[in-house]
Amino acid sequence: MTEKVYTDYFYNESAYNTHDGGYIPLEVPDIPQQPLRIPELLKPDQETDTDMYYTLTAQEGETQLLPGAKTKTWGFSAPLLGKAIVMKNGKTIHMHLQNHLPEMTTFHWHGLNIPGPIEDGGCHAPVYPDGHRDIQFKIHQPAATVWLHAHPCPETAYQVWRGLAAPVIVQDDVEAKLPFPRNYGVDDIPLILQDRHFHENNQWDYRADYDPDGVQGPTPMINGTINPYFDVTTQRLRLRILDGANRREWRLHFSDDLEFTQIGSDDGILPEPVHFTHLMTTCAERHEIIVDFSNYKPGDEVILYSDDTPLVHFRIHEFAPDHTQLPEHLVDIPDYEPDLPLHKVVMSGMDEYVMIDGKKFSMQRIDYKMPINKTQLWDITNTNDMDGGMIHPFHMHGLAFTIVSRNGHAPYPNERGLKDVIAVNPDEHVVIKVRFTVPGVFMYHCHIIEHEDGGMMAQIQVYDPKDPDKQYDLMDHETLMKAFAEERGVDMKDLWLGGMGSYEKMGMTM
Ligand SMILES: [Cu+2]
Repeated sequence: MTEKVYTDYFYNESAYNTHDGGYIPLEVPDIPQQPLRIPELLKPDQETDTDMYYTLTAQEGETQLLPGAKTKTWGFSAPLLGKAIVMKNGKTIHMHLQNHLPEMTTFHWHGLNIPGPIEDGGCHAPVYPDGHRDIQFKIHQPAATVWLHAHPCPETAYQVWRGLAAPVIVQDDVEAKLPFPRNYGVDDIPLILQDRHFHENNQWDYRADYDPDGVQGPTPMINGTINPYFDVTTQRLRLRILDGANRREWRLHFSDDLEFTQIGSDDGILPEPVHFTHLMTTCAERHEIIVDFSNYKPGDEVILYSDDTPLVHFRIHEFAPDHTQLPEHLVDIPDYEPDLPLHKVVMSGMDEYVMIDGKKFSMQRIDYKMPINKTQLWDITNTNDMDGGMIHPFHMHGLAFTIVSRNGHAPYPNERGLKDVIAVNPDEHVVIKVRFTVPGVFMYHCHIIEHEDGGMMAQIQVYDPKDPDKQYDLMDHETLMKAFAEERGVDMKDLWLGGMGSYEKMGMTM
């Protein structure tokens, strides 16, 4: 049987970010190629048959990104981005979270189905400078590439931009039996796609680059490397691609239109492998792919591009022949019949006018309530009401969902697995199947991070029917803002918030 190979990016071309007024084209600086940085694995403090213990530190650092001055960067137990954290399904994870940054931050586990709002690590779970927080949670989800990032609304965009984003690899027994490459750093690597603008002395200046529709920079940065190459020493290479950019979409393809196979999406392995030559990713999505270099010989180079810009140069070396065939069926995705009426969510606006259901985010407002272990269809609309609109990547904390339809049609071929981000085209409505298995208060929002900080975000309270009115101690904006003003030594009215412009712009008065 010949397999179907998709050559399409699927999304609406008219809504690609290249049509934005503020679009910044990518351009690789003229510097020698650098070895691709591979995030080191974070060593557990202790691991038993049932538990894993980690210490993780949000810290400042300096990174040699360009020739000349080092760039001041932030990271999780690393100068930039972070160490990769392995979590095993079924184990209880104990995290000692430390903040060595000059300002408050949070540790959000994007893609983990764990209780909120504290363990989940959104804006209600601050860790102050020189402070720490200890959390523990049990992993009960399939193998996937998820990630850790800062989430102190409305400073998420700024802090992620400074570097607070790290890969998290969830492992399980099902994935372990599949014939995938999994020798970390050799034939199994994360690929975190970001873009930055380098200013004087090789520094970043978030405020100078600020755009309420999402900050971009012209320089591609892959795993915190500018103009990277990777030495390929195996026939097959597994790439765990994460769009870690604040706003940028990546339209990925290889030289020679080399085919590749997607095996995983945001929260798990796909039910079947999907074969592509072109793949578009929007903010916060993950795509695990396997690239087969069998048609190349030592000395060859294969380039991964986004549009026309080279991102990574894969230098081919000697490798042993690998005849592994992927099975046609990879994993089963559990399905549930809906037992609650359809719920609608509307994303609207651009710039400072972004909203969900006609409202801007408020930290102490619960926008929706739903019980655990019940299934509900959510219909997510992007109203496309300004300037031709843009694609909004809709993200939910605390669960993985499945995609039912796009405008009544089948989802894209690589959307048949578990996801926590679904990019919605302008004028489109996407139906997803939502089922929470843990209680708590969780955020759902656009993952263009400046939109999220700008208020395109809402909160759900997921309750155990035994305790439907459980009260949560939800932090408020005022306390949060006061902390930022104090830490930065400025008056409240002079507080400039990355994601919101100025404090006054938020329409807040004290
Ligand atoms: Cu958006």
